[in-house]
Amino acid sequence: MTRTVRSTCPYCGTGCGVLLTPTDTGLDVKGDPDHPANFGRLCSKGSALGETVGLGSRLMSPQVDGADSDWDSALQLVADKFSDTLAEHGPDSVAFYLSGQLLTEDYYVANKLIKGFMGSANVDTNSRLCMASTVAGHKRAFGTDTVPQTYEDIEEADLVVLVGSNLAWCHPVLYQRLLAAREKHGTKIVVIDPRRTATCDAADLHLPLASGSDVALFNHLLTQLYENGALDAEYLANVNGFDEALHTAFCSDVSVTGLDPRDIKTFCDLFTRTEKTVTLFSQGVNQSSSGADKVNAILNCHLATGRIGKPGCGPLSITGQPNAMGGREVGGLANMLACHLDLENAEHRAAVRGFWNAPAMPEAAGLKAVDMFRAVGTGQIKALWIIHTNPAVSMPDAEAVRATIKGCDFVVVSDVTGATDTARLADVLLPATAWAEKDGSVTNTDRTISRQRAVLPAPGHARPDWDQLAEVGRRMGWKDAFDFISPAEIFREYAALSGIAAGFDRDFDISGLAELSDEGYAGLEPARWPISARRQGGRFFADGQFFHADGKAKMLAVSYRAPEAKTGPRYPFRLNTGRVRDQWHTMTRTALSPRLSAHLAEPFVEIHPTDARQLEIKSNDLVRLRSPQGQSILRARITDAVQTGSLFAPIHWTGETAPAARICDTIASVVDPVSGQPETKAAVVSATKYQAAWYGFAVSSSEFKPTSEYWAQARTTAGFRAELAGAEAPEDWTTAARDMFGLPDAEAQVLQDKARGVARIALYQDGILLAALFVAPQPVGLMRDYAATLPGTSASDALTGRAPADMPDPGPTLCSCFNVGVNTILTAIETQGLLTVDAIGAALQAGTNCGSCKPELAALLAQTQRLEAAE
Ligand SMILES: Nc1nc2c(c(=O)[nH]1)N[C@H]1C(S)=C(S)[C@@H](COP(=O)(O)OP(=O)(O)OC[C@H]3O[C@@H](n4cnc5c(=O)[nH]c(N)nc54)[C@H](O)[C@@H]3O)O[C@H]1N2
Ligand SMILES: Nc1nc2c(c(=O)[nH]1)N[C@H]1C(S)=C(S)[C@@H](COP(=O)(O)OP(=O)(O)OC[C@H]3O[C@@H](n4cnc5c(=O)[nH]c(N)nc54)[C@H](O)[C@@H]3O)O[C@H]1N2
Ligand code: SF4
Ligand SMILES: [Mo]
Repeated sequence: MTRTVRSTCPYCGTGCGVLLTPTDTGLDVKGDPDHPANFGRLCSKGSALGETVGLGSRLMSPQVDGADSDWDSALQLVADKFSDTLAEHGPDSVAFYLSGQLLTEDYYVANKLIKGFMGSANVDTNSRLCMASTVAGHKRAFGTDTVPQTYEDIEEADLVVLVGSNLAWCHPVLYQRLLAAREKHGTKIVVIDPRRTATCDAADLHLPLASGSDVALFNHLLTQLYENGALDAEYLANVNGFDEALHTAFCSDVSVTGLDPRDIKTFCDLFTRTEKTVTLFSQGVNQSSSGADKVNAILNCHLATGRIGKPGCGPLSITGQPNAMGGREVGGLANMLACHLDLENAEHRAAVRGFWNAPAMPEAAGLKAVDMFRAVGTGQIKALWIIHTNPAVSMPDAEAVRATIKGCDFVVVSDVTGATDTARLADVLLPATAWAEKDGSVTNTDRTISRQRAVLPAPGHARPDWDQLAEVGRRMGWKDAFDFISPAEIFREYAALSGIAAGFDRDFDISGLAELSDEGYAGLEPARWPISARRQGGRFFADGQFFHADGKAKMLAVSYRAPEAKTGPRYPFRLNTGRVRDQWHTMTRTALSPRLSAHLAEPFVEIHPTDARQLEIKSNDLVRLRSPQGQSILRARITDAVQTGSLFAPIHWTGETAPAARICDTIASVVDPVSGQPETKAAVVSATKYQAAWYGFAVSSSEFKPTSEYWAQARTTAGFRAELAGAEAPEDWTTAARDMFGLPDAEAQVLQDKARGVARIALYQDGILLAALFVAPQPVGLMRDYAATLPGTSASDALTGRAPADMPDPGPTLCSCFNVGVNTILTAIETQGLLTVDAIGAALQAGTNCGSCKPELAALLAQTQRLEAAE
């Protein structure tokens, strides 16, 4: 009998509903037509979830010092170490580092344990790297961290301004909702991003502003709104700080944006005359040393015009992780308590302490992520528990963070796999159940709480994160406080606490769910908070009621500050970092899917053609980036999508997939002084061609570990593929290939020209190709996507690296749902005279399932049309 379970996608903050049905081979995943976030849609990552539930890479039992252990010993060790450290060195000597991907229930137990019982505020989360600037900006403007808008507003708006958001790749389903609305009523779209992204393909206007100059642009907008009579005087009666903010805005110089004054005017005119405007913002705003000010510069424009909390009208911060919002609600950050209460407010503290019956409660905020890892480095923090995040790769100055974690007295890591840069540094490794195996709830960008529901059995000895935490709490002596037996019970306690918070006039109130039965929790439908007797869902602030003591909002006087690190002769380039369409963060899940890995199989750096020419870097060369912190080696992609003097590199590759390409190794741990969020979009680096003595491309039916200075590995339908390069060639390529693939006895076919530095080695067993290595003194030219299909077949001519004439090379995958390559699409455009994205879909299916590749299909069409026009 098949059983379909309604759950939530574990990736981005869009929070799409999924229908999960276990099959003989794994898991069937479909969009939930009834979920209000996606109404059945899924993006490429959501559609490929079924490919990521295999158990090959899973951690199955606890490990202590690298050896398999059992739960009893491992958890007793954790409890003892934390107890001893607390007794000996006090509450400041312990810390938790958590994640916006934890479920609300996991998060609640973690916070209760460390803040209420261990008495330490040293708990921070990767949300510090993600949403902290928005939290700070919201609190300064509204008196609380409230997202006023809903998803429907994106559809109802007449103008959508995307600031530092690559929505097409990072929140593809919201992007599709936006495009569908535009189809209906012609929504105007403006993208504000130094880089031309896939999101720009649909934009009416792209403003490629100078990195970090958003405050100057929005200050100028405020002056234009004022001068053109767009302010709402009545609404401004509910807002403090207007005069100072406007005065400061008039002192601001918009020319630092480097934008064409005509484009600035077009933008300001459009914003001024369009009442129904949504400003949607993300990491281009947050990840900045002036992130909180950027947020307030945006909020100022909405407050001054009274365009907030109304249908199609308001500021909308898009959350990144599936439960980034839930983590904010539950008080995951070092300066917060649960339910939007403040740790540093004595009354709030006393209320939570009373509710928890807590023995110890810190009075001051704890250390924020960057400072926390510094305190680990100085030896102040001696016991650290890292849950559901991979800071050894994702923190700025990551190489230093790795050294710090390694040097810490006692490190516990809870993860679903032991194969991460962080897990490899743990003293105790605890196996967690993964998203499809556990129950709980998450809150998405628009305050909708959805259930995540288990559909697969827990593999091996894996246990849910909340359960690991509660058991440690009990073993540390707090039996009653942590006697939770189910997520439902935790959720009820949390909902009850929110009722107490509401008594302090806080916005977050889900006390309507405090009496939820187990059955009610099991069947809980997606619902937007607040959920209480007083208030249900809806938008905030249209009524001019805010959460500062006087009930008013506050406009902040904010001035432009350039990014902290300055370019100069030594480090002439500004390095911007971000995401690609088909990978999720440090790739522990998405890299398990061959079709997601086919979109962009290698780490890269985007570099402008003028800079490339000057540096004598050609397409496909490797580039070495150096910063004061460290270095990375990446493949050059020469494109005018980035500006001269700017580079862009993705964040995803790790010690497991491409050790030399860990981009956070080059990023300084400079933070916003208000939010503590690191400036991960504006590092400074030098760029030089990496002088490789040899380049290689390898395919294999099983995983292999290259040892060359540069390598990048990706999964394929036939096994694995890797790009390689090194500064020194080995003596004998056949031996090197046998060693690398771990195939000492395979039959070898060898084609070698020592003088030219060319070698091709294919390793067979019983006529089946197991692995092949192609080496050349320059980037290897061959049909990679074809060669990657050969392992496991009896192909006897693998060494040609060339597809037979009747089997054209499809090129890199563009549509991952139907596995359609770029070459296939280009050929069809040319031979069939295709003119639209829909026509490509009709001819090849590309873009007709999840639609995530539609922006790239449009770009290919535009590119071919440009070429034709030039002919
Ligand atoms: N495919 C995919 N989707 C994801 C994720 C993923 O890993 N993969 N992660 C999720 C998470 S946790 C997050 S936080 C979100 C992030 O979602 P986004 O914020 O949309 O993604 P990023 O690529 O980090 O950055 C967005 C853009 O900011 C621009 N930018 C850089 N500097 C500036 C600046 O000074 N001003 C302005 N205006 N723009 C600037 C960059 O060029 C980039 O295009 O994505 C979520 N969705
Ligand atoms: N340079 C630069 N750096 C950045 C960013 C950037 O744009 N530029 N973006 C920042 C942002 S916005 C973010 S959100 C971070 C993301 O960075 P991280 O949070 O470090 O990245 P993830 O790969 O999402 O890490 C999640 C980990 O949890 C594990 N895991 C999966 N499921 C479970 C589970 O159910 N339980 C447990 N215990 N573990 C599980 C995964 O295997 C993985 O190791 O990176 C930040 N770093
Ligand atoms: S947009 Fe994609 S990644 Fe984000 S929640 Fe929806 S399906 Fe998942
Ligand atoms: Mo994020």
